[in-house]
Amino acid sequence: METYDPQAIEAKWQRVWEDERAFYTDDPEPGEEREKFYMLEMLPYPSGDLHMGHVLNYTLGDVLTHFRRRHGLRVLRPMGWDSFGLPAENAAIREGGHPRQITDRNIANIERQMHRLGWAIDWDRVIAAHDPAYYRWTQSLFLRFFEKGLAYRKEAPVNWCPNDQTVLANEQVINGRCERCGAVVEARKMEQWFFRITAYADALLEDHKLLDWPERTITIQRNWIGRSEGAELLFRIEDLDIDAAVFTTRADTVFGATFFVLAPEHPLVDTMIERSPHGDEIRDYVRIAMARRGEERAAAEEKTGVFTGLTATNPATGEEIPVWVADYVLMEYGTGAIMAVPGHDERDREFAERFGLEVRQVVDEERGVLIDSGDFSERPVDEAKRAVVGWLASLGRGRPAVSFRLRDWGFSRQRYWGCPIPIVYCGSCGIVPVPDDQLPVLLPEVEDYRPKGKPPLASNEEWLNVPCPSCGGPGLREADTMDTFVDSSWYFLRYCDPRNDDAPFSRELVDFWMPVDQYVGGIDHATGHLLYSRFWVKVLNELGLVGFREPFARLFHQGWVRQGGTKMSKSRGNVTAPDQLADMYGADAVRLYILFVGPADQDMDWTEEGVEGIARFLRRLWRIVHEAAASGDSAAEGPLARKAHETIAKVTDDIGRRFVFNTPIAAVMELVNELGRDPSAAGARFAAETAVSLIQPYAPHVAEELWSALGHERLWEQDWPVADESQLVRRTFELVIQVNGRVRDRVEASVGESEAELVERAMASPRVQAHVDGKQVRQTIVVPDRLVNLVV
Ligand code: ANZ
Ligand code: ZN
Repeated sequence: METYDPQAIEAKWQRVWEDERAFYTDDPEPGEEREKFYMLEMLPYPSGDLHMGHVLNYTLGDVLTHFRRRHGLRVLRPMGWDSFGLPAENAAIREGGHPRQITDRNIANIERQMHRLGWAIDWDRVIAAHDPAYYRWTQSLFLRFFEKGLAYRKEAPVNWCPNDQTVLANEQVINGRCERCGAVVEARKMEQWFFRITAYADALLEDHKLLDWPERTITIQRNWIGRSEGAELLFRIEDLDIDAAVFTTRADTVFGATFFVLAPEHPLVDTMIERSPHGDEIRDYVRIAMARRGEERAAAEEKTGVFTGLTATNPATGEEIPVWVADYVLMEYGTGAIMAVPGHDERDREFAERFGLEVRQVVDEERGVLIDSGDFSERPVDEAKRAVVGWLASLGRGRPAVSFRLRDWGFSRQRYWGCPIPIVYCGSCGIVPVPDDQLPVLLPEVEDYRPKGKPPLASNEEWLNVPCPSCGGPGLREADTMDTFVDSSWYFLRYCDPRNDDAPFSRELVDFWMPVDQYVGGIDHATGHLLYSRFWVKVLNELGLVGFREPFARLFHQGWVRQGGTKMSKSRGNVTAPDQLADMYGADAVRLYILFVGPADQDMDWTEEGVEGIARFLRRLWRIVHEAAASGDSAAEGPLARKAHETIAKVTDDIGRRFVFNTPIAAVMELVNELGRDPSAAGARFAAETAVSLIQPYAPHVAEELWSALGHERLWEQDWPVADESQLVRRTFELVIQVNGRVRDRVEASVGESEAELVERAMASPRVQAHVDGKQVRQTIVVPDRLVNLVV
């Protein structure tokens, strides 16, 4: 027996797989019956090296890829580079090179690291966002959105990052700061490009029901879209001779509206500055409020505002109430104006107390009925809500309305490293799309690509000045580029047909492969990429380009990988490059370890000692399997064979059904332990084969080598083993499930299941769910082999 030499083995098998194109996927045969499986992990930004977070993500995808392939499915498992945009450009700025050169170098490096880790990727399908062969189609799809009025330009207050010198989408502003660099974001008014994602707000909510996604991700999206049912009510401002609309979810409280508040950005405020005797004070306040946007404004402890000197008529009481301007009212929500009900709204009460405004109770909170509300007094709140809106509607002073928090997606960036927007501005024709046959609009070279507030592309006069495609007169190209999230809104479609030169993809191929059967990536993309992609697919579906409405059928979020308690990132300098670890311990050890260290959906702390432990296990596996190969008895019966069958059942169930990746490794370790007691015992050879076969998705190189040692070939193509039911000593019992001490269900479970498994069974019961629904499980009490009690 030779000693285990991971470096030699890994290089050898990687060469074999590449030569045999083992993990490349052909297009389906016409009328193919074979089941497909589209495995996708979020593609990396090539902004530096791979880190252990990537290793977790792509190893998890790899395990599923092997698992499904060996179940006979036609598996698509592509890879690509999210190579346009801020991450890549900022990396280039840090290093002082050209973004293209830095990006290409990083890609080559990451690709090398990926090969080193032995991931089963179809390298023929690689795409890169900055490749003209790709972004030509990003531009073409943009034009389809433009033709439909779903991409448009408007002047709007935008989030401006003073550091990155560019506009950011709302999704890229976290607590008033730039998601990328942490600078406090400023408000600016600028002409920008938007995608009309708000037109799909209801569809995005509605189609959540088609998705097998983590509940918390759906909740995050639901809250982000923020659908509120309420009413728009009209308040007359006599002095200006206009009706001003407010959005309220509590029309029932209109009798308690004792003042009226406009956001500082509200269009009426300009008129007030002109017409009110308090004009100067209003102007001063608005200036301060605008400067205080972003973080400061949202976090402000003291409410501020200014009285306009004007009054508005409460449509329910007929009273004149004072009109204020205050920055706790946001222009981006509802109508940008509110009726303030300090008796029942917390924010309004604080404001009223600060400025000595009237507070009036109009709901008896205890009885849940209206008081001092004219004919509506004594009516229950919910009923009164509808009745008040109906009444005001009949007077022409209101109507039911729905408000969304979701804003249109601003996607133009004043940056160099992005997909050019194929638009020409013409003095006579206006905004003119570049015709499809003139695509791609290539990203030009510029003297200085660094952000300067003005789009860098505008500095290339030769590129900028073009004849108008429509009238031939002088025109100017759009000099903004697209947000990188546009590139990633359709990359998963291009993978299905990556070399198509006539179209972004063929409908036939995307309809075969899509939707993605399993998507793996970070939950930090919940309100960005995962929402944008769903929106794009909905539009493409309506355009007849794809035959489905949702891109990602199933979604899994991996946890954060930390080393020594801190999140791993380049900026913290706590990164050991995965390929260095692979050089020390072997890729198989790194792959096994990152999935062994804990449940993949939870944050994990990894240590180098842990990798060493796994490397030891692999050496033992090596020795024991070789011994079993030499002297092992090949019977498939007896205690050892039974243990092997149990392990097959457990590993298959964990990966395939429970989506748990650490426990299968422990199960194989147990099997190897048993085998190690006597590698020549009855059933030893079968047990060794089973251990090798089951560990293959995790550690494909050593598994392949050991499979050869056992006298076989091409493990990567072998059917996944099937447990012989008759060999399973599965004793079962009736698990009693209680919620708050009361029995709600009884289900069958296997003796010896772990606490986590029993709790999982309990939570899976529909009857139990009905009682838990929505509530938080505060405690779980488990009596092994008997009972689970959930305290909610
Ligand atoms: C009167 C009222 C009485 C309200 C009450 C609430 C409670 P959601 O549920 O998030 O949709 N509002 C409306 N537009 C606003 C804006 N642009 N900026 C700040 N606040 C705004 O919230 C809707 C409620 O938020 C609305 O209902 C309005 O206050 C406030 F006891 O109207 B309500
Ligand atoms: Zn023209």
